Amino acid sequence: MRLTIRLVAAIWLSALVVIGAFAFLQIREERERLVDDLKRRAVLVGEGLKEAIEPVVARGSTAGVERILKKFSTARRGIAVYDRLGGVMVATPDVAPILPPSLPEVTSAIARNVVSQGFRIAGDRQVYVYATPLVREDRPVGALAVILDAEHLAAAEWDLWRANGVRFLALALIVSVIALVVVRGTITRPMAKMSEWTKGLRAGRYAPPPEVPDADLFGPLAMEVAKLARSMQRAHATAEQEAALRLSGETIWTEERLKQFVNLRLGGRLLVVVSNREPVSHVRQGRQVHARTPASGLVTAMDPMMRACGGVWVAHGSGDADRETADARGRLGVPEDDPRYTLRRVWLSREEEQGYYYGFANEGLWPLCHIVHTRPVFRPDDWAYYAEVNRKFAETVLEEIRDAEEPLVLIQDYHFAPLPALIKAERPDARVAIFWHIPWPNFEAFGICPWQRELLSGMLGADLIGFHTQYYCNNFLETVDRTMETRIDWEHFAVTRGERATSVKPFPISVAPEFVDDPPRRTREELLGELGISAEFLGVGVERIDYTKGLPERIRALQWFFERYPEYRERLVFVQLAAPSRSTIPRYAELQREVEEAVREVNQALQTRSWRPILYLERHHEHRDIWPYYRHADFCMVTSLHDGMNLVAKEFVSVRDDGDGVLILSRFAGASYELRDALIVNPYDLAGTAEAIRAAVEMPADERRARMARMRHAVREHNIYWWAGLLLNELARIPAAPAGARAP
Ligand code: ADQ
Repeated sequence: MRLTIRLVAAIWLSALVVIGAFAFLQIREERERLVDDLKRRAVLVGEGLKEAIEPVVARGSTAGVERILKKFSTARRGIAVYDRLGGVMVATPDVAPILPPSLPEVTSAIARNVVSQGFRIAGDRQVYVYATPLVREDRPVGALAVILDAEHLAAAEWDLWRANGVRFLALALIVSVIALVVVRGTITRPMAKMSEWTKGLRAGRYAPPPEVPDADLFGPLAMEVAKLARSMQRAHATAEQEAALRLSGETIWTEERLKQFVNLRLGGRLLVVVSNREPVSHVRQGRQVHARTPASGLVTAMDPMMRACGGVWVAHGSGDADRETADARGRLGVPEDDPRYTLRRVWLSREEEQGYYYGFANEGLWPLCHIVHTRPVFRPDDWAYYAEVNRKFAETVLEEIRDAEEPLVLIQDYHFAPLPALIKAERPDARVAIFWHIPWPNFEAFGICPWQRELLSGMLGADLIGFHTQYYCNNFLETVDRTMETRIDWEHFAVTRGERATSVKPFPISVAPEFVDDPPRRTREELLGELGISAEFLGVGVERIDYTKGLPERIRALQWFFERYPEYRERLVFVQLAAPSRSTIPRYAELQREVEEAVREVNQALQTRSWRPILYLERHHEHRDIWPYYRHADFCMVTSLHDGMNLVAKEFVSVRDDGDGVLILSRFAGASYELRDALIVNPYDLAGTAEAIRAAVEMPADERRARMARMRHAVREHNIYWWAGLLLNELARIPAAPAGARAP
C-alpha cells in the first residue's frame, strides 16, 4: 500500500511540475501576443489621429478636438487629448469619468517628446495607455492618449490556468489509475501469489513456483526460492522416507543411505565417473539454449548415483551449445539449479567422434556384443581413433585426480575398454572399475574382433569389472581364458595376470525409486485428450531407435494381434515413443525408415475412420513427459532382441504406484532375470508376443496387481542406490597397491 501511495504521489508531483511549467510558458506567450495586439491597435489609432489633431490642439480649439474625437471613439477604446501642461482638453465619454488627474505616460510623452506606453488602473479596470506627443513647429503642444481596455488579458490568463488545471487533474488521474492497474497486475498480485506459494512451502506443500508475468522482475527470485524449496523438500522427503523405513524395519537403499555409506566407507575419497554420454547436453534451438537429458540407460542410472555421491563425471561434450555453458576447462555444476557434482566435458573433433564413437564403438563393439544379426564392422582407422580418444580421456581423468589420494574411478561401457589400463599405469593407487552396460557374448562371437587382445588387456587393467548378470561374467571369463595368458579363479570370479588381480562380478543395474522428482500428475483422460485419441486399452513402448530393441518385431506382433483378435480393433491403441539415435550410422538410418514404414503399413491396413492402432511419436522425450505414458498404460512392451539390462522395464514398474499395469518383457533382456512376473516373450515369435498382448489386456485385476506388487518389490529393493552401494563397496575393499608401484 505504501508503495502505491508513494507511486501515486510521485505521479502527481511530476504531472504538477510538468503541466505547471508548460502552463507558465503558454500564458507568457499568450500575454505577449495580447499585449502586441493592444500595442498594434493603439499605434494604429494614435498615429492615425495624431496628424489630424495636432493643428487643432495647437490652435487650442477644444470644440475642434471634440468633433474629431467623436468620430474615432468606440466602446472598447477611449481617447484623451492633453494640452501642453498635461491637463485634459477633451476625453471621450467612456474614459472621461475614470481618468486620473495625471497619467505618467502622458507627462513623459510631453516632457520627453517620445511615445510612452504602459498598463494602468483606471477606475477599477485595467487599461493600456498609449501616449504620443503632439508637436507643432518642433514645439510640444500637448499629447494624445489612446486608452484601451486590458481587462481581457487577466481573463485570458485565468482561462489558461483553469484549462491547465483540468488537464493536470485528468492526466494525473488517468496515469494514476493505469499505474495502479499495472502495479496490481505485475507486482501486487504476483507478490501475493508468491507469498501464498512460499507459505505453502513452509507448511510442507511443495508446488512449482507460480507463473509470474514479468520474468525479469520475479524470475530470478522465484528461481532462487524454488531451489531453496526443492532442497527443503528433498531433505524433508528423505527424512520422512528414512523414518518410515526405520519404523518398518526395512533396509532399502535410498539416496540418503548411499550418501552416508559413501561418507563412511569412502571417507572423502574422490569419485570420478567416466562415460561417453554426458548427463546433460546443451543444445541450441533457434536463439535459445536448452539443457537436455540424453535418452540413455547409462545416464538414467548414473545420474542419481552421482547426485548422491558427488564427485566428477567426465564425458564427451556433444551438444552444440556445450562449450558456452561450461567454463574454460569444460567444467560445470550439475544439476545447474542445485549443483551436486561436477561435469567435466571432453571435446572431440568430428573425425574423432566419427571414428571412436560411431565407428569402432557403435559399428564394431555394439553389434559384436549384441548378437542380433547386424554384422560388426571393424576399420583400422576407427580403431586408431578409438585408442586415441581413450588416451585423451585418460589425460583428462589423470588431470582431475592429480591431487586426490586413492581416488575411485568408475569407467562406463564399451567405449572405454582400454581406459582402465591407461589410468592404472599412471596411478596404481587409484581404484579403477569398468562397468559394461551391454551383454558380453560368448568367446567365439567375441573372437572375430581383430583387437580382442588389446580390448581385454585394457579392461584387465581395472581392479573390478562389472556386468549386469552372472551369465555375462561367465562369458567374459571364458573369453579371457581362451584368449590371454591368465589364471582364472572360477570360485571367486577373478582373473590374475602376473601380479595383478581383477574381480569380475555381476551388478544388475537399476533405476532410482522416483523416476522423476516432480511428476506431472496428468490423468489418463487428459493424456488421451492431448493425444487426440480415445481408447479402452492403452499400450506403450519407450525406446531409442536401435536394432537391438526389436521395434519392427513389436509392430508386426501388434499387427498379428489385431488380425487374430479383431474384437480389440478400435479399443486398443499402442503408443510408441521413439528417440532417434546414432542416425548418422547407415544401419540406424535404415532402421528408422524401416520402423516408420512398418508403422505406416500396419496403420494403413487396419485403421478406421476414428481409430489408428499405433501412434508413433518419433522424438526425444524428457522423463517428465514419459511419466504419464508409463503411469496410465495398461501394458508396456519391451521386446529387445538382446539387451544388457533394459531400464525401460524397470522404469515402468517403478512409476506404477497404483499397483496396476502389465509388463511384456523379452527373455533376451537382462531385466528378465529379475522381473519374473512380467509376461516373458521371445520377440522373434510374433504369434507368442501377440498372445502376450492378449493375456495382458485380459489378465484379471488381482493377478495384475499381484504380479506388479512382486515386481515393484524387486525394483524397490534393487534400486540404483543399492547398485551403487554394492559396486562402490566392492571397489573400496580393494587393497592398496604395493608400495612403490606408483609409476614415476
Ligand atoms: P540403453 O540401450 O540406452 O542402455 P535402456 O536401458 O532401455 O537402454 O535405457 C533407455 C533410457 O532412455 C531409459 O531411461 C528411457 O527412459 C530413455 N528413453 C527411451 N526412449 C526415449 C525417448 N523417446 N525419449 C527420451 N528418452 C527415452 C544401455 C544398455 C541397457 C542398460 C543400460 C543401463 O543397452 O541394456 O539397461 O545401458 O546399463
